[in-house]
Amino acid sequence: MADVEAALDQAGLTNPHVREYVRYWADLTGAERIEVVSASDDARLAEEALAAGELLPAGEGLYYSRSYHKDTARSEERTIVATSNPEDAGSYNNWRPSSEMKPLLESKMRGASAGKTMYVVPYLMAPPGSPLEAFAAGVELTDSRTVVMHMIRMARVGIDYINELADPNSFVRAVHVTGDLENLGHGTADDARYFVTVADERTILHFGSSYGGNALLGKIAHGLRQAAYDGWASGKFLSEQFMLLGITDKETGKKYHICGGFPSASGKTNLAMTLAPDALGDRYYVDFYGDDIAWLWVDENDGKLYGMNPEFGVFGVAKDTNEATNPTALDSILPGSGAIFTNIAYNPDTQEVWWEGKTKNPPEDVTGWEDWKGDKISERAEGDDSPWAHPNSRFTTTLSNVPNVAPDFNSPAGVPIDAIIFGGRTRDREPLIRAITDLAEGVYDGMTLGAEATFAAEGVDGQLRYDPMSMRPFMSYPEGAYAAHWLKIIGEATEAPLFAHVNWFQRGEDGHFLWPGYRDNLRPLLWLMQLKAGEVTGRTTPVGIIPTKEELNLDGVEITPEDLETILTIDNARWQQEIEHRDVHLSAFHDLPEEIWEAHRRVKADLEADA
Ligand code: OXD
Ligand code: MN
Repeated sequence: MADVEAALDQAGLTNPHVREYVRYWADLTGAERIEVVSASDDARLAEEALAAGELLPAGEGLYYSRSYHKDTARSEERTIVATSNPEDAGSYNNWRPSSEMKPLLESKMRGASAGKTMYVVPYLMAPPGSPLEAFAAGVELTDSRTVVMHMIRMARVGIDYINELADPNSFVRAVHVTGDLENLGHGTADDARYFVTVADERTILHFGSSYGGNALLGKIAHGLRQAAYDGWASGKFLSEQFMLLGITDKETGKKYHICGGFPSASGKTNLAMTLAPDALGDRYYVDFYGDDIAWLWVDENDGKLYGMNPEFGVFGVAKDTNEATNPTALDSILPGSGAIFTNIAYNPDTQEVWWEGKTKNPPEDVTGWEDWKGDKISERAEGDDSPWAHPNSRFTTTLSNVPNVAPDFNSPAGVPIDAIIFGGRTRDREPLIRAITDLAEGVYDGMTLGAEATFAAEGVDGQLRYDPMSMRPFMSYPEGAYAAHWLKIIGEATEAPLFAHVNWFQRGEDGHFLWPGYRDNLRPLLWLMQLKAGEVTGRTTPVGIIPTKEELNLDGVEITPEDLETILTIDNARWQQEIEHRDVHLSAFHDLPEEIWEAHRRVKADLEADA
């Protein structure tokens, strides 16, 4: 049994509430050793992980890891929000009573870390000194060393963050126990995995994974689910799965900040890390703040809406990351960056890594190459063309490795938010950009965000898989209350942000993309900022203001006049069809604020009048 007191004393961990929490879980999980971790332990942990074979070398200061082959993604159906109040049940949060979930999770975790080290990882999901710091402190307990190394990249990790809390009992208790991965009944009726956020107790209990958001509890479980609940319960802030970037106009010196949500596979990380297109590079500069989470609040003094990225790193999807799609991501995982790759293809002879889309074709000489499961490519059966890397394979790197990270990314003040954008991958109907000036209509647009469901469903009636605010997997309280909380927080801002909906993915009948995408996606955002500044007026449509052809800066863009016309046009009939789907979608949410229904009816009536 671990000598908890000695380990905590030796680390100088003095917060009595944290000590009690560690004692309780060390006893329950049966861990053999306790180790308190700080970011400065990273090099030693890496050496140990390499020696133990948990990580493999992938070049100088780069690491490679594989997860259990059935443990490669978030598992929404095993993810639960538990509280003591049944009224907290929403459509998406898989609500269960905490009185049922806590004993269940304790029974799964009891003795499950026997023989292992329990790492104590004190962390902060905010720049130190942030007005939201009180919601940002946590202590993850985990029995996985690679999870610790991921936490060091994705959160600010160190003992001072919890020894010096204003309220020493106010920290998220985040317990991660890996479990016996090969015997958890993945996907069967006896599935033993549970990923539970006991939101009204600020306690996270995750059992049965060592992968990503299931295991790095600062990120999604705390940074999104718990924080969204805290923001609502305190009435103080929003926590959203949003990217955040800054655009500086070097000619005028003005700087704008835009945040926004995109359902998965809709280009959020690429946009977050984008650079200005070459033709506009002399005038505009893009700063990267974050690719996955933003916390938003209104400053009590100046009444403005502010935002910040609570994370410290990027846990990016590797697939299709290359010089054209995301050069800054590639620069952030260079030798010496400390990046960790997970579930991509690996060559132990040369320590190289590869993923689909890194280069057009896989390495020609397959000698030494192994796929994400560790199987030799050279021994594949004839005709086996399964991907070398898992489609959800990842790179993990700290924000400061990203070449265009904003100089003030760590500023406690956050940045003023000029616009909030939503964008789901849709092959028709959604124009390149439509701006929304009305708050309720903006929130309505977020609540009806969606993307083409699956390849199979694509084009079938154009129906979307709705993903409100891109928060569907992270909703921790009911959607009606969620929309009301949005109206409240943003409504308190003295200067309302503009809303906009963007779509880079419209296609022609032959399937070609109508808009070039990638770095050119900055152009509609520049128009949006001009609209905000009153420099352009756009064209008003029933679903928002869209740019005229003349207003959009198209210097250096190759696009046919027909394609441009299509992406700047509203397809009224398709929109009216979409409105019918929205009726059904929104009706599932109880207590949706009347303002949202009014916005819905207004858009519907305007479309009918415009037909
Ligand atoms: C996610 C992630 O699962 O960001 O959304 O990892
Ligand atoms: Mn995400």
